[in-house]
Amino acid sequence: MAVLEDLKQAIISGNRDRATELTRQALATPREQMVVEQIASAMEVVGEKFRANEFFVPELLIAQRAMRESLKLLANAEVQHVGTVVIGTVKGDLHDIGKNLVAAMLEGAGFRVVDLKVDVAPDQFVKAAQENGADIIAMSALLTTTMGSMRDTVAALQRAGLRGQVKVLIGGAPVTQSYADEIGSDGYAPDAASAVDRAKEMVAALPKKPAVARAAAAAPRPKAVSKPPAKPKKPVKAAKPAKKAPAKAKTAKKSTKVQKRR
Ligand code: B12
Repeated sequence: MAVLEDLKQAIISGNRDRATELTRQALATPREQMVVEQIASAMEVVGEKFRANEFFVPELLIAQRAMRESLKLLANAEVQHVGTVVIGTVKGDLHDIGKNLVAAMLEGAGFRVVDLKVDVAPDQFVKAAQENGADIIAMSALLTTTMGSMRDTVAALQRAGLRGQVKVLIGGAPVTQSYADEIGSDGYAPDAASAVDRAKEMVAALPKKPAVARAAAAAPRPKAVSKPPAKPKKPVKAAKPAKKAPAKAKTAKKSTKVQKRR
């Protein structure tokens, strides 16, 4: 389909206006899923070019911006609500380009995404999962030194009694499937497109929610929720949810503030 192929090229080259126009055209007929797949495929090409040193960070960001404009239109279209994902880059890590790609693709695929942004401590993930009835916690790490926080978050979820209800998905350049297995994560994905596939599989594997929870999840709500820009924080001990300092409670409350991510 010419429109979809043109859309892919517009995203790869970061042509935001053309991508927006072509998404509008593509959405004139009911085929959101094809548009999502095309956007995913465009971002895969962008990722490959980045790895091959044909694209650098600016090209990546420009393509990401074009992708977001397209996804905004999809967000306004009637995309089926698939599940809720709480996503963030782990404690000590400020890299968010890949995490943002994953978040945007999940959102485009119909997930409600709660983006905790960067430098997210284990207890923040746990709290956000509880407050938002998350199906999945998705963590990103780009530094080998911060990967350990993924393990701490899995442990914190276990202590909070959430492991049966919330799946864990991890990713980021230094992360591997064997690391996911080692720390007890339910899954790993190497890129944004496969993250969407893994997330869908995870939601399908979760026990069915009671009717009341299903109705609440299906109710109209903002597409994306994010916390305000990160402030310097004291290191947080994930293991002690019972000893919440007032400052932490304040941060957690803020994290539920509803605002457009884009
Ligand atoms: C851009 C960048 C930065 C920017 C980050 C800007 C930003 N807003 O993100 C800045 C300049 C701030 C930065 C800082 C640092 N950086 Co830096 N950075 C990079 C760089 C060049 C690109 C990373 C990137 O965005 N890649 C593109 C995205 C699209 O790829 P990605 O993140 O891998 O994401 C994809 C997948 O991994 C996956 N994915 C990602 N997240 C998730 C999450 C889930 C749930 C799933 C399923 C999948 C998934 O899907 C994504 C899309 O396909 C890399 C080198 C490189 N070439 O990769 C170094 C790199 C990651 N940085 C590095 C370092 C050391 C640092 C600093 C410590 C440098 C310093 N001395 O200050 C600081 C650390 C700051 C901190 N505390 O986090 C090292 C890490 C080494 C290591 N193995 O630990 C690298 C590898 C550079 C190097 N070769 O040494 N960095």
